[in-house]
Amino acid sequence: MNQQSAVVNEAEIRERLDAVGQGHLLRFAAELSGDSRAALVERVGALDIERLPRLIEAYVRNKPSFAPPTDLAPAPYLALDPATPGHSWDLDAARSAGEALLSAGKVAAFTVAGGQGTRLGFDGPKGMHRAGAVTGKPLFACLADWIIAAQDRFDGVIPWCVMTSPINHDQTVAFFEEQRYFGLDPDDVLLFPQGVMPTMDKDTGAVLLASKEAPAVNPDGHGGSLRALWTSGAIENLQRRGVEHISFVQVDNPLARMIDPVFIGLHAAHPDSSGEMSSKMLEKTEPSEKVGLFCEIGGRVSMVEYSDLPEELQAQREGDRLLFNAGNPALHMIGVDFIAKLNQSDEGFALPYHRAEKKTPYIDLESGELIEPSETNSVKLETFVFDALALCERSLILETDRIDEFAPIKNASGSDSLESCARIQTERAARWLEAAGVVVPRTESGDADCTLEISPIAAMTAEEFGELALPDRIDAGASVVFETP
Ligand code: UD2
Repeated sequence: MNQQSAVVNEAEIRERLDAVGQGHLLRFAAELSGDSRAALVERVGALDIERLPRLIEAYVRNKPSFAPPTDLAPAPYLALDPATPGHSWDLDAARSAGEALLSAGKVAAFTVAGGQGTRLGFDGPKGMHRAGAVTGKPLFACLADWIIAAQDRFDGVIPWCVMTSPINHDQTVAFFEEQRYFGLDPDDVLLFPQGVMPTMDKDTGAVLLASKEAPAVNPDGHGGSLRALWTSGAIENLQRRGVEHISFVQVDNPLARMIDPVFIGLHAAHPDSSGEMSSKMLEKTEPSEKVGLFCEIGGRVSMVEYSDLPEELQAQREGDRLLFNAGNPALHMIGVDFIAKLNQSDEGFALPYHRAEKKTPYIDLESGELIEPSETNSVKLETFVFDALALCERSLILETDRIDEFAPIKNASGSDSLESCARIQTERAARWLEAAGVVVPRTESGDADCTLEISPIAAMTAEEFGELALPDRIDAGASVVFETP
């Protein structure tokens, strides 16, 4: 851009900002050198300026609250045991349908990895955090192993889409390059950043300045993936390859079966599914467990935050189970056509925003100093991918087992930590070994007295694992990894 058009551009943006009471974003423009000033104008110009007043009214001046509708009901799901009386489903048919899609190259994997390891006390993209109970492999490598294993089994290419955020994109790409794409063909790995939302002062709605050169922004939530898959060109790439369905997992869960033929087959071919978006559920056993819950509202599957469900409903039981018992492990299948349809619809598509109050460092408009607030000072807005469930015609839910595929790493210690993840990896492996007749040492309390890790490259299921040449027993205190078939 030449200097004259830069000036015109700045004047135009200043006018638009003034019209919505956000003129302070250019407060320090005159202090900046040419390039920095142009960068500020570009960053501010990239915000959806005219939409700010509506967002402030809806989410800063007001706090949207959820009133459970009168027709709120637990969502129906297919039980883990396909022979459950009254709810049986055909395991073999589902597996064959999924395997056929995999062999035909019609399935891609998708990992949302926009999050940082902040809660873990880890300064970097979460996917780089160690995860393998024995090997210490990073989360990205654990997930890549599922793709390597499935490509090998089903002889079809499985492209891997990885959504980063503008904060960690470059570092993530550098890590994939350094790790040689974990053994995958770089042409089949599509890395792209998600979008951002402006971070606003929680009292006034003024967009904060992160520095004199940039407004404060935050990643737009994992719901942003449904738009980023489209705007990045990933969907077009997948359509060119003939991919019809995407398997969605979060980067924090190394046990997530990123490729599960049975789930793929149910999503694509079961009459309860429209092939738009399907989910796995985990049984919630304690009313106090903080997980989103699959519900049905107006005949459609919807996710309700645990905090939005009145306590008496959270605790209500039906027999020995909680009535609202379908917890969300964040495992989905999503149709490529569904994502394309959402993005191409004339009316556009909008997922609801969820607001969170956070501490955000900001530039003081009087002094120009960077302030580190000690209290929450900002509102961040995010969208959640599961809110797209309510846009589906028919959405299927399949029960899964905690030990088999849910061991997220979110916290530095305690629940959902590296330590709890390693324990679950070990327990899953111990069960698979014991099912194959191998003796596993256990403590008096029943915990496995060893550390175990099974890569999906060795076995994707307990049945496959049982066919490997295995030792007779595992020694107490041993660390054992099964990495090859
Ligand atoms: C999520 C679910 C919760 C439960 C749990 C299972 C939400 C709001 N809650 O809780 O119901 O299912 O997971 O593990 O989702 N991410 C991005 N970009 C963003 C924000 C997040 O890529 O802008 C990724 C992030 O890297 C991570 C995942 O999404 O892989 C989950 O995000 P989170 O850690 O904020 O969600 P969490 O653990 O509170």
